[in-house]
Amino acid sequence: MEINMSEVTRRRLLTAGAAGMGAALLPAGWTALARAGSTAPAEVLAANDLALWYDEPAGADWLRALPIGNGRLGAMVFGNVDTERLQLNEDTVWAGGPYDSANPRGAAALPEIRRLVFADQWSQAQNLINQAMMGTPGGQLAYQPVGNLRLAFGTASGASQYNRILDLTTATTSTTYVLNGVRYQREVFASAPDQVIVVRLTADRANSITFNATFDSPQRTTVSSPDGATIALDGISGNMEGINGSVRFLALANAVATGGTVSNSAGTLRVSGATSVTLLVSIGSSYVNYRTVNGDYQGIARTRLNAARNVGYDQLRGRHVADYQRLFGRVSIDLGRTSAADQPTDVRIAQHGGVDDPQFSALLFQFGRYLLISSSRPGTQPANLQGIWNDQMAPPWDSKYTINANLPMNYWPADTTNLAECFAPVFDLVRDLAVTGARTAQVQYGAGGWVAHHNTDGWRGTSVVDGALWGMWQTGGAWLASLIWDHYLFTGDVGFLRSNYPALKGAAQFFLDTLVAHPSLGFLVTNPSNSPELAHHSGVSVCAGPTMDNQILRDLFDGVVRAGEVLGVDADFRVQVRAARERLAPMRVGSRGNIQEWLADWVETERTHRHISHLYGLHPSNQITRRGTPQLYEAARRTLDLRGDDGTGWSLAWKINYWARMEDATRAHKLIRDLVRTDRLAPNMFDLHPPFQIDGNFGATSGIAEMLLQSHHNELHLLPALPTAWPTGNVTGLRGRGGYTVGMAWTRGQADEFLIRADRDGTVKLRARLFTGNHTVVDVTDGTTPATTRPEADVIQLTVRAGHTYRAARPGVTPSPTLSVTPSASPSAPPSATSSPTPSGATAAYSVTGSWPGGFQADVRVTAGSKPITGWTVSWAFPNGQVINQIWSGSYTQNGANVAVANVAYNGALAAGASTTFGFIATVNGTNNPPTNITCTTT
Ligand code: FUC
Repeated sequence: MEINMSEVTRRRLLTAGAAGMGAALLPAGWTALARAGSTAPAEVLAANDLALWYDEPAGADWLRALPIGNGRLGAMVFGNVDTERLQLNEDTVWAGGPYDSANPRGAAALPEIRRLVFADQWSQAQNLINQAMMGTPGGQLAYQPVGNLRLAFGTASGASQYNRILDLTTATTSTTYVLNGVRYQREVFASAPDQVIVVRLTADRANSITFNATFDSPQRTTVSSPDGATIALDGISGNMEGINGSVRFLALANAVATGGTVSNSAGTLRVSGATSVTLLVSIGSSYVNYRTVNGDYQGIARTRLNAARNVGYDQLRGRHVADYQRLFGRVSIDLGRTSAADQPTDVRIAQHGGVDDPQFSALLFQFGRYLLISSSRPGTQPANLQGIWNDQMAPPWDSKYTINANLPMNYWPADTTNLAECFAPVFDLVRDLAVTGARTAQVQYGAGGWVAHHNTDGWRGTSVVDGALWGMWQTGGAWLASLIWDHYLFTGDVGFLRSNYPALKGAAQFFLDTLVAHPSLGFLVTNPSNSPELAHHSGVSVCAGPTMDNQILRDLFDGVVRAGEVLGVDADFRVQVRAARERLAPMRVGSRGNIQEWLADWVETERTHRHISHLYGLHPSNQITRRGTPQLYEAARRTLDLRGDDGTGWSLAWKINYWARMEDATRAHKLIRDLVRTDRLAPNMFDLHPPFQIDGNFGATSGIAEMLLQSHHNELHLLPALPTAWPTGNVTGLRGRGGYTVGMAWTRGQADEFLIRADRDGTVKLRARLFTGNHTVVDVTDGTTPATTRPEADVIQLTVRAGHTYRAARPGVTPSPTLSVTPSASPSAPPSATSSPTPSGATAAYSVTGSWPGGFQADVRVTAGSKPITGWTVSWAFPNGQVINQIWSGSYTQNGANVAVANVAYNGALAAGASTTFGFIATVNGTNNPPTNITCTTT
């Protein structure tokens, strides 16, 4: 099937957030009525209510199906009695193929564009940008589905005792029902260690499972039956924007039945009279990286399937659950339970506005963590606008990466909720953008460094797209690069900082080369740019030096300076960066008492616009704080009030974070309620812009974390915005900048105790209402009482030691048995990595990062003196000889001509004491250097 997304379609999607247009995309409104006498199923209670559950199948409604994923493979499971449907995704199936987005006409037009902007001739500037600065093509490409696996049982009616559950504690879905006196169960999960989707069908009477399994797809595909028990779907991604689809994929489904027969022909697999069946789904893709699509997709699919076939179902499930729980189990949360939790999940959403249901906040929080673990793992693509779940060839906004709000929002909970390694794909993407964006910087701005605008895709497009009003925003790459420093603040991982420093530096270099002095104000400003998607005068957003740009650039410049200091590099560069930072325009309070969104005190054309970009300084940044900048802080409150609470799903989610930073628990909680409505949350809890956009889920998880713990102001602020709606509860495993893991318990709104575990030696400031009254502080690791000082009425300061846990409590509170801070998720103790021999003609350096055991990333760097590196392959064996580099071959970026950095990743588990080896061949000056092996041993 050929997809030509017309300009009209793209515009419609781009403006969908605006009033009126959005309604056209609203899914049919949905309702769910409370069930009389309902109680949560036993499995849900066993999961501590951390499960979604329903008493009806999803039918044809994708927004009722339940998402599973292992970071790379995703499926929406419908749970229908007559025909089960697994809608399948693989995270590298993108429309089109590698392309160069840079437009060589851009640089010549830049002086005139800048002159027009400074002369307040914004329409003329915007028109010229539309003529000269748009990328090639003028839009980016879409993330697309693989297809569907359908299991047709031929039993249309008569089922009773129906139940459908997504258990967030085990990352498995199950569907159970009774039909003709037989109890049937289907369990489905996506395994990261074994890289397959597993479907297990059982029945409590022998020989009662019969179905036909087939693949279908909206893509150009063929189906076949390569052997007696396997069906195949072989296809290629769609054409788009004049670029031919080039990602080939193969999906395989294999059945092993006990107690029945399996036959197979022409793509239809028939299972008859079985007592139990295990179906394995494996998918390979030819996408290697954003510029290479010749991967052995068939080999990948087959290798993964064959490997999984040798593992029994119980072991597949055991490995999956252990791998998932290693991540999910780091944070526990209990906000209290009421009988509202005894209703099915869709009913709870429908009635949330009128009932007291604190557990739903805990469920929403953990669902975001579940989605991140399921859509973003080391070595996979980052979570896109829909995570990895998309059934459409032309999905809303192409289901790609929108940088001006959505992609960063997806990762706000990554560090704070103890999923540091799920962040890894973003840094892989940033290193790619540092390459494609260097070309755009050079060709369109005549500048060094690299730039990315408001969107990117699987091909790492970095140019201006979709029209100047939306796309002419310069600081997308800058925002993403600044995450490198923020991530380091959580993990303290110097190896990570070193590997990613070139991208951080390149982002800053672009602005040293392109910032221009404002003719009357004298500040260094971006020109042209915009305050994301908001017109300052009718129909024009293009301007110079919008407030958000200045805020992002302060973070970028501060980050690169501090990173350079940590790494002891680039002293001269730091001097230049500091000088530029001093010349950025400061934030100002406007005539309405608000934070000014632009350099001039303009009134926005849409007062309640969904973006509140100029409060980036309040959250996620820390340039507007209650105690550091009280005037700006009050102006931020006024800004939020002027904009109002309403908005798209992600806009509401951002506002939870904003109000948490305002330390206004009541308003933050009100925004959670605003988000938990049938027009903002689908029955399957996917956030609705509308339509579905996953950022609102991740933003809500982040917002709830910010209500409980903040660490942006050189202190840990414990329970900064605890609402009365969560009177009694506890949380463990949240993470704070500086390398702290935190647990907290409270009763009737009053803190009982805090546990703080430090990754590193240092001094920590703790802020909490608890400290204004009597309290005790103890080092629970060695039983001593640490000396504390009290710099403010609600702050204590103490010296902490790496690996020690400190307990602060109200006197007389007995230590809670549920409160414990598990060891840090961050790669503070990476496995040792050694290299031998060093390839001739190149120097190699290695750093291995990521948590251990259970997955890590390795950055392999080659410096070849003045010689250019022309090629590079990484081979990778794990564990001990099992070659898996078909998938985890990593990618390399060439930073300059003579340094290559490859990032390889594995996210399976490795037992303590085991070891693994990887090697690589770097081609320097056309000569292959001998493979170099690195051995990593778990510590
Ligand atoms: C930006 C937002 C829209 C939407 C899109 C994916 O353009 O303004 O609301 O979220 O990204």
